[in-house]
Amino acid sequence: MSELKMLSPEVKNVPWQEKPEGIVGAPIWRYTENPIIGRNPVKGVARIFNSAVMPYEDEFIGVFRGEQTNGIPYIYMGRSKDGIKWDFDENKIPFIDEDGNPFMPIYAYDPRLVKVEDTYYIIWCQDFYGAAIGMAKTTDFKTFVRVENPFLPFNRNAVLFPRKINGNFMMLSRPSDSGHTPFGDIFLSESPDLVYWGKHRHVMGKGKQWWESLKIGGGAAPIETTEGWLLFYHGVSGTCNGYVYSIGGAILDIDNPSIVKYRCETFLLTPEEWFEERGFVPNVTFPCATVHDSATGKIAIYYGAADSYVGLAFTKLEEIVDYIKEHSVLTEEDKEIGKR
Ligand code: BMA
Repeated sequence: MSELKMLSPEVKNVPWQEKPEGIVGAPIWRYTENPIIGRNPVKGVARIFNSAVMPYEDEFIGVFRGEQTNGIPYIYMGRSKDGIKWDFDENKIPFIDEDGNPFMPIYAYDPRLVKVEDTYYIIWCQDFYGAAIGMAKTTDFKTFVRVENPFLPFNRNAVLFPRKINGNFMMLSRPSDSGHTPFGDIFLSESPDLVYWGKHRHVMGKGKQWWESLKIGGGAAPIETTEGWLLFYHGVSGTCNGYVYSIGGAILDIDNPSIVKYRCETFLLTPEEWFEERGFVPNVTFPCATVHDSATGKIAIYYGAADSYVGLAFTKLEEIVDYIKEHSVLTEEDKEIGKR
């Protein structure tokens, strides 16, 4: 078998801490100084969580879900030299339409940030006659032009792939309802131009295991590896006391990502620390981004914690891929192309 590698750029300054001794079994370990973003981080914003970051000009840039003190979520930009300490803009991201006129969503949450070719795309959840996906593009993080809403309501957790596949943009999403959706599978759609989306395929259903038995949703933009697309996603279980959000992992086929090659039957990380168990919504770990270095295989995972904080966790490519493969259990649906 050929050597396992990431097929993505090197990021020499990837945030990193070695795995502490004494962690047995778990393939992901938390940053010891978590949470990296605490409460009231910006004027008028009570909490930042479920946010996405990426390397930019030798530093890091991010789009952050800021829960304003009026209770309405919006997206704020932040910059960081080390990916850990962040400076946030006090103003919301000023979205415009194709003609240059202000075009702000009513609310915006759970942003992802993905670079495809020379353009950065922000994908989020917003109101479009109910919960739906919003999308904007930028090349300089100064001008943010909204593109057509890709999908009909109701939908959440849209995650763009970092390159076109077979000539098309590819996006995961999780069709749902407009409330606290008690169901949901991950689907894949493609587009030649980011306007018209089609060839919809089913990727993965909610899991057989209890931790992901209620619903699942895409998390960080998939990482391209020689083994396939490495996807960190969230899985939800419904308890007598509310939902619990854990982080799961799967590897999707490189040319046809609606086919799941490996799917880990255990969670990779589940709420255990005080900042994951206690907050505005207890028991939530919600991955939205990774920063990863192809030279060393280091992966830093950014996740929202308890709808109140941002946490950072680490793993290495070989360790996580081995773990997912060792614990992989696939259903017939996972293995299928997802077309009916
Ligand atoms: C989901 C989304 C997430 C949130 C989670 C837990 O439905 O709204 O933004 O983190 O619920 O409250």
